[in-house]
Amino acid sequence: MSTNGVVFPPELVQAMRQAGHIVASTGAGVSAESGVPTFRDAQTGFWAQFKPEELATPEAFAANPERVWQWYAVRRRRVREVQPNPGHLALAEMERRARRFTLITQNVDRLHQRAGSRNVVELHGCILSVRCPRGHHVIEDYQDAADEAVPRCPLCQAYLRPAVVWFGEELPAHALEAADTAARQCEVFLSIGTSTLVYPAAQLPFTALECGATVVEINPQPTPLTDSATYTFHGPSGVILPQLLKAVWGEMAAPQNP
Ligand code: BJW
Repeated sequence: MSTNGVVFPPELVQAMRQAGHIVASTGAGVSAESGVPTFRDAQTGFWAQFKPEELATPEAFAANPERVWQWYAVRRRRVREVQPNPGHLALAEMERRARRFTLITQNVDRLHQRAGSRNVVELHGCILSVRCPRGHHVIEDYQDAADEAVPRCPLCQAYLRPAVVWFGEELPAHALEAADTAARQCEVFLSIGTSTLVYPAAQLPFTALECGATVVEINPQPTPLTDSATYTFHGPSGVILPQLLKAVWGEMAAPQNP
């Protein structure tokens, strides 16, 4: 089945229409068309000298809290400036059209929620919140002040940190369990805009395959999932997802105010 360019196999369209449970699992690529750089994109300006993998660790924060804090402050500002794109909106509409829909995301930008998605499992936390590393204090929607020093916990004086999951840290148990259960139960699993390199999120599409789901990858580049996926669509999710939505359920409703 074709919608302005992309050809969707009728078996896929049928599988999505009939599915009792569809899972979409998203990564940084879904937000690329909103203007949020993907995690492994080359960094620009001052930050080009650091690999993201060297900043997103507890060790990096312990060694240089000011540097890591500033990197997150720049990214928080960017996330607040951008808007959800047609890929985010199509996923929110799929949730409204499907019998049951679970959106699992590795993204920390909250753009899915701003697009109207409701059943969102956040595996890697949220960049807009900060917390005491010892659990004393959380600020849900942290507003950065210009050139600010790293703020401290009002109770224990520890440096506050972004409420995200760094390399070497455990994912929130409730989120990981919800994601794993959804991957085991769904009939269709969409893996969208992720390099499928970072575990345990990278395991989810393989779990879905083992449990018999149709697994669909949407990504301009090949990933370790590509050869195993039932269907692969090479292209930007902001282009492909609205077309997939239309092929399965018809025209998209007008965007709703989140
Ligand atoms: C587009 C597009 C467009 C572009 N449309 N697509 C098993 C094997 C090997 C290693 C491990 C393992 N288990 C655990 C590990 C270690 C580690 C890991 O996975 N390392 C690998 C790198 C090898 N995992 C961990 O450490 C995890 N913790 C853990 O497992 O704990 C266990 C434990 C148990 C008991 C005690 C203690 C620990 C934690 C992982 C946390 C990851 N956190 C980050 C940072 C979040 C905060 C922040 O943003 O700063 O999460 S890392 C970073 O990677 C971020 C992302 O969510 C994540 C995934 O990246 P993603 O989304 O795939 O982005 P990119 O940039 O990689 O790819 C973008 C893709 O988009 C590309 O494919 C493009 O082609 C595509 N694209 N334009 C569609 N328009």
